[in-house]
Amino acid sequence: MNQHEPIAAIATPNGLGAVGLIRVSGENCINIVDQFLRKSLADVNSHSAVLRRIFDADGLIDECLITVFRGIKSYTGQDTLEIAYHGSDYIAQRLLKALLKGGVRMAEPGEFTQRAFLNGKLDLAQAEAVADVIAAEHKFAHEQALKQLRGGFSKDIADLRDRLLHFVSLIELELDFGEEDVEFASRSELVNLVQQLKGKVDHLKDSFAYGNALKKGFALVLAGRPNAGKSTLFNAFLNEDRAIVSDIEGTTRDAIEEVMNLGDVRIRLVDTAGIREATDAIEREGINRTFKHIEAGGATLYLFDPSSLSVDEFRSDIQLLSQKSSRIWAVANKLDVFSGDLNAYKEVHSDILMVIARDRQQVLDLTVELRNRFTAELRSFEGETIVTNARHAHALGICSDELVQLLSGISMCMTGDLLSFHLRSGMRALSSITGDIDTEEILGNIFSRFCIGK
Ligand SMILES: Nc1nc2c(ncn2[C@@H]2O[C@H](COP(=O)(O)OP(=O)(O)OP(=O)(O)O)[C@@H](O)[C@H]2O)c(=O)[nH]1
Ligand SMILES: [Mg+2]
Repeated sequence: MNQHEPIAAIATPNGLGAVGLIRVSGENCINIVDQFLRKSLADVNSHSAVLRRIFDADGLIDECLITVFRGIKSYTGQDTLEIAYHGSDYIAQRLLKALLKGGVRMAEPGEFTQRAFLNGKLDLAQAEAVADVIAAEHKFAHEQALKQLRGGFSKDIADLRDRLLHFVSLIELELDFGEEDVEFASRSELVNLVQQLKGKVDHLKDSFAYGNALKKGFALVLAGRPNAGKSTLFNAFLNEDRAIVSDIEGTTRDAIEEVMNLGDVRIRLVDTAGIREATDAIEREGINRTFKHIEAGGATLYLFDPSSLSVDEFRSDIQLLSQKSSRIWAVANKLDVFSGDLNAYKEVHSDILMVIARDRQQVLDLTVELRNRFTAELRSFEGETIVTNARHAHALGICSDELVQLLSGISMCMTGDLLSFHLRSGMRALSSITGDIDTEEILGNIFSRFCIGK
């Protein structure tokens, strides 16, 4: 792909709107657009907008507001025009057709941002954040994406890489003095540094589980015995008759997932098959799936009906779930028909919430409590860098493995050239995050997932 060629794309969604926007960028693009104007853009300063009528062979297409960005100061780092027209698909298509005839070609998805990367306007992690900012559907995902776009994450990665580079230089200097048996890089200092770096790299890598939840929504799995009221609560949370409710045990056979927004927090709510000794193969499979959802992370809302569950059964359920999930929020249901108290249950598991899944107000109160819990977790990560991108988490994993090899290499008095090899491999993994080095294939893969016009 020639990255200087002029390209164009409609940057706004299809359909009617007050305004639509076409972006044009690349060599000679201002002259190309000039062909369709009666008054040239030649004298227009960078970052200014002017009103111009645009004509094709059939006459006036529209009166447009054209913003001119010249050279390196534009988004792509090349001359760029943003043509704002009256938001009709007809005008958009006619403008685009004229531009294509005039010598531009249609942009590929993400090509504007790819050019911004290739021209050093953004690093790779920042470029990926552009797609995340556009895709963010809730506050926290948006905040994280913006932070990455502004380069916070890239700076953390660059710091880690620079510290590795420092030691690579010392070790390679030793190699230059190979005959003389000098040691510029103190091995004990190197061990210290590598351990510190590994701690940081692992912390970032582990934050992906959380970052991924942040982006896609936190899983909240409703689990418990048959008839505990899981599907009733599921429907009440969604305010919709989504799952079948009945007093027949084993009504829910397969897990159902829906998105629920709790304030600023997006939740992937999962209703599951009640856990018991299965009576048939299908139910057994359903219960296996329940466990898979619980084990997949997120929080487990363990719902139980104290009228029909003994304290011993409660204990064994909590023990079983604790092996599979680190966050279990126990909720006692059907308190409209329960006359006892929950103290004996609380001795087993002190944190028990209460609800009547049939009662709207009670469900709302529970929702508020859950929202507070999720929000408190989110706040505990405030200010920290969180990895939200699987590619970055993978690269951090590679770096971490190299650091492990390095540590064992140092303890086995490995030669300098092998230490340098592992240090460099670790650095390379970090560099691939910001795109300081990389192959075309990886770039193509990243930018092809963008929308056209970005
Ligand atoms: N009294 C009372 N009954 C409830 C309450 N919540 C649910 N039920 C009833 O309990 C029965 C079972 O409810 P479901 O929501 O189907 O239970 P479930 O946990 O999804 O059951 P399975 O899908 O079989 O695992 C239904 O008859 C509900 O109407 C409640 O708060 N109070
Ligand atoms: Mg159910």
